[in-house]
Amino acid sequence: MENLSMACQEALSYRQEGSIQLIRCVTPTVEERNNPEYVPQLEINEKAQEIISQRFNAPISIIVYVGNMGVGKSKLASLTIAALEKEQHHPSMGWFRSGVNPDGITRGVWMWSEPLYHPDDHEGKKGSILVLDCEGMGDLDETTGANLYLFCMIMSTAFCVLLRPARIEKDQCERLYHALRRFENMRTQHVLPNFWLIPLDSSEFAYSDEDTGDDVTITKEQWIEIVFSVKEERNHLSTSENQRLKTQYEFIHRILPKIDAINIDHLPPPLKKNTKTLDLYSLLREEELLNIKNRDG
Ligand SMILES: Nc1nc2c(ncn2[C@@H]2O[C@H](COP(=O)(O)OP(=O)(O)OP(=O)(O)O)[C@@H](O)[C@H]2O)c(=O)[nH]1
Ligand SMILES: [Mg+2]
Repeated sequence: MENLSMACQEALSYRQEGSIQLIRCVTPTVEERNNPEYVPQLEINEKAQEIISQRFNAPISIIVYVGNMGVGKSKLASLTIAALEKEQHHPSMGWFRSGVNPDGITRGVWMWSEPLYHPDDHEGKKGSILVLDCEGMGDLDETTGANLYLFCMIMSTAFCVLLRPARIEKDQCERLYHALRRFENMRTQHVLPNFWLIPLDSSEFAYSDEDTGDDVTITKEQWIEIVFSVKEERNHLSTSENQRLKTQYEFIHRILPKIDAINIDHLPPPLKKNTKTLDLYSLLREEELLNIKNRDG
């Protein structure tokens, strides 16, 4: 009986908190940190693993949001949940924690503990969707960052890199390159995920014309080409650094099976608030209705 009530309490506490940490980056001891041979470790939360095996139905599609610190990964992960939920979101579930902190908010990798379903699952689409929210790159040492990227790449169906500003900077490029190289060296049977680039705060795909300084609208495909190319005359890198960057961009572009992009314009202010009980579910639907009304006059 006691066991049963404990199990109920546990189930209840999961229901009250929709997000749960899946991966923790193990903090190295001083001795380990000083050891050049030390490999940073990731630890999996068994409770989260159990939830996946108990609640989620195969095939599981995994959407992972990665990117630099503070770009809005957790907010977008929460919006994804709000968009895919079929019923009104229970306030006690909360959201992924998002907010402003110079040291970053999310630690390790968090997951949404309730399975989500494809918007058109009435068409007979089986399986469930799992959303993962990854720690921002910035504070992490290079190897831990690379480990997290590799883990997310192996796990995900859609690997989504949020970009603000709308370009792949040197550090981001290095991280992707090294994670993909290690993936290749592993010679696993895993398939690389669909790779999504998500430039934020941009209403369209554009680039700045060198002569006029005006933004010129371009196609998504042209934008992806530009993002993976090096403009030597416009940066301050040495010839060898430029060459290295070129090789890395080419490798990333070549090895990924499918690269796609979607731009996200500004977030409406009510959606930006960071409170646990924010009714994102209703706000999102109100915003959608407003957009449709504006569009249709
Ligand atoms: N202007 C703007 N602000 C946003 C957007 N998305 C999120 N924010 C706000 O930016 C802040 C950071 O958002 P988070 O979702 O916590 O960012 P994060 O990338 O998860 O941050 P870390 O976990 O610390 O790496 C929050 O105050 C959000 O409300 C956006 O698209 N545009
Ligand atoms: Mg976050």
